[in-house]
Amino acid sequence: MITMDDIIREGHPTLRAVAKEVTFPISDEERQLGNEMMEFLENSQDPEKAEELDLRGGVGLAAPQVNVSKRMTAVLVPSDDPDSDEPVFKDVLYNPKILSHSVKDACLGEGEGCLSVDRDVPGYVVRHDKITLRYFDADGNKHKVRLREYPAIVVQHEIDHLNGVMFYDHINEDNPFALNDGVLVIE
Ligand code: 3LI
Ligand code: NI
Repeated sequence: MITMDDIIREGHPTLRAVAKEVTFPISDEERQLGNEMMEFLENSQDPEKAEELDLRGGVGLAAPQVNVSKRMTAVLVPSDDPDSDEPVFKDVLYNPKILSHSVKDACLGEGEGCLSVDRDVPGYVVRHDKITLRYFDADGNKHKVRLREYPAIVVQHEIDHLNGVMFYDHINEDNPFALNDGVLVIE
């Protein structure tokens, strides 16, 4: 089981490396790692389990964060309807790629957090508002999905990890809350 002790923190070189693509069929280890990354997100979003295991909440976790430099990431965006158990987006993505994106940009109004960063870094992280994402699941099936707003931001944060990019690389150093016109602020 993955816990916070397995997550490497900023300063570790793996977080700055470009991760390698996986080849299909994936190995048993790669399948198991994907399942364990998803289990981490589920546990982290369950208040009792998160407390018991001392987990910070996450909606995405990328393999480099557990020191595996491979292009795989788990994403679990829960429903915004408290009466629904159906996630907005849930899958383990292998070799994810953004095929196209909107001209319009968006950012989280509260800024971004990262399980590999043990400090608050204030500022807007401006990303694409909408993306067309291609990825493969653990069985090698190809998926092409259009995501917008929060799930699109999450996937971009995770793909950044596969490219050695941290969220704060995108924050304007001089004015962390500077925003161009037309950027959607997601509250
Ligand atoms: C610095 N500001 C914040 O972190 C913040 C504060 C308030 C509200 C939001 C939306 C903030 N930003 C934020 N970014 C990310 N994830 C989250 N928040 N959360 C909010 C709490 N969540 C988990 C995700 C949560 C907590 C308990 C139970 C259930 C849930 Cl859903 N990021 C930035 S985009 C990716 C996402 C994330 O998952 N980060 C973790 C990571 O390291 N991924 O690689
Ligand atoms: Ni992160």
